[in-house]
Amino acid sequence: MDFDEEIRAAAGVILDKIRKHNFVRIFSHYDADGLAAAGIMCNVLFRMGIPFHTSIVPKLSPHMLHEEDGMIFLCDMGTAHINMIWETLGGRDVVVIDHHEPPVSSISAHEQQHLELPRKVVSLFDMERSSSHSTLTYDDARTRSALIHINPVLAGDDDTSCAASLTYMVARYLTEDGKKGNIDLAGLAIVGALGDYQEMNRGINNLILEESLKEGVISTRKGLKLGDGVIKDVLLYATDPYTELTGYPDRIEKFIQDLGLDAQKKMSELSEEEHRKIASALLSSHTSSSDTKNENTLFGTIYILHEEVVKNSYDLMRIIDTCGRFGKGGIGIALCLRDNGMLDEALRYLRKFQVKLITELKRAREDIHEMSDIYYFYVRERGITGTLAGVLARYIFTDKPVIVLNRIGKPDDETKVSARCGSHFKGSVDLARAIEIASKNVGGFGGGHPTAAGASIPAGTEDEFLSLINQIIGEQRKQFLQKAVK
Ligand SMILES: [Mn+2]
Repeated sequence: MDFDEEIRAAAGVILDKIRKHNFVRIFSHYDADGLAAAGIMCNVLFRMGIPFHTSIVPKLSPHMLHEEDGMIFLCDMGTAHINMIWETLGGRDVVVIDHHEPPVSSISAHEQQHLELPRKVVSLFDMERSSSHSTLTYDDARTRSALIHINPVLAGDDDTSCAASLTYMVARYLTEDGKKGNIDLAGLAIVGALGDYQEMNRGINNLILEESLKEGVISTRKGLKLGDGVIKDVLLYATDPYTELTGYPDRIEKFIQDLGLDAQKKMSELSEEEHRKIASALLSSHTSSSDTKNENTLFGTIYILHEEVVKNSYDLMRIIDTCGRFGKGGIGIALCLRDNGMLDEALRYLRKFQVKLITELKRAREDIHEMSDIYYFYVRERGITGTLAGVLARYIFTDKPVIVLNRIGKPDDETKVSARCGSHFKGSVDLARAIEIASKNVGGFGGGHPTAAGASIPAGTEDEFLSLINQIIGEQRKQFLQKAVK
């Protein structure tokens, strides 16, 4: 079966089960991709008249899953927790839609029990049997309690789909007659992919892109990837992509004047030529070597979403991402359900988020600490740790991975850590592995992706943790260089 057929078969089983339970409990991750994925499912269930309850969470934990009714959907998470899902939800119908690698760890005995997942896009597990993780056929899955696990990464898909694009592919067949539908939700799939920094012109993402263009759900134009709004505001609050003008109103005023543009005009009112002019002026004004030097980061295809409450895909992505990080996932979902009554409040959160971020970016430029193989920084604002680390690593301190530590608003005994590095470290640095080992060694836990990882460590172990992670990353880079020489 090819991908589309496999998803269609899985969707057939899922549709049966949704109708049988007549209630769906959704858990999804709190970033733009997780929110968009949950938003797609909410739209589909709403259209089917099926009651549902959605929770947007930073991570999956067993206590959330206890005593929940109905069918359970986990989006943008679950692959790493198959064993826990198994133990907690035996006898239930569960759908996992994820695009994360299972953890490689073999350190603790508990983790050694990790289920060896089949290297397939869709796997169906029997949830009625407690002795072994036996798989089911599509037919058997209809009559037995099943775990329907969808994750193309296991089948070797590298980064051409995200939770939102996968959920959308399933949603395409969650229709009355099982024929293709829900195509108008494609904009949300694109928002999720942009949130996870994925390319749109490959694999599953590309399939969605081309179909939605053809169906008129979206259109494209060339322009700055900074979102819409009055030029001077857009430049003032731009954090990703970050530019050297971000946070400096005087410089922006002069910049706009020098280009002969009307500062009160909106980005969407400017021609492609004017967008290009701004982009090249920004690129030439950049002093540090950074991802903004790369023109594609700043300028390229803009997806215009005809069906959504926010038309510019970058704006919608940033708005729902902020909602999730501020614990306002409900507002993000409301926007995905096209309720524009929530838009003003969401935009206020976005501004608040940007101001916090810009304040800390300015402070980090002065105050960041440096070790042989990492930078590190203690953040003073809540809810921005991961985003701050990402902006610092991609645009400002690009020559080493950046570790941001957060003790603000955490329990007294816990320090949260986010590690990020630029995409040019792919292959030479594995932050997920480094952070997993370093955090375990100091009595914490962590993991993630090779270029974006996070951990929670006991307060007081920060120095030990930093010197460990510095050492591990140093080793990784050394080994990579040695291999490259051979
Ligand atoms: Mn994701």
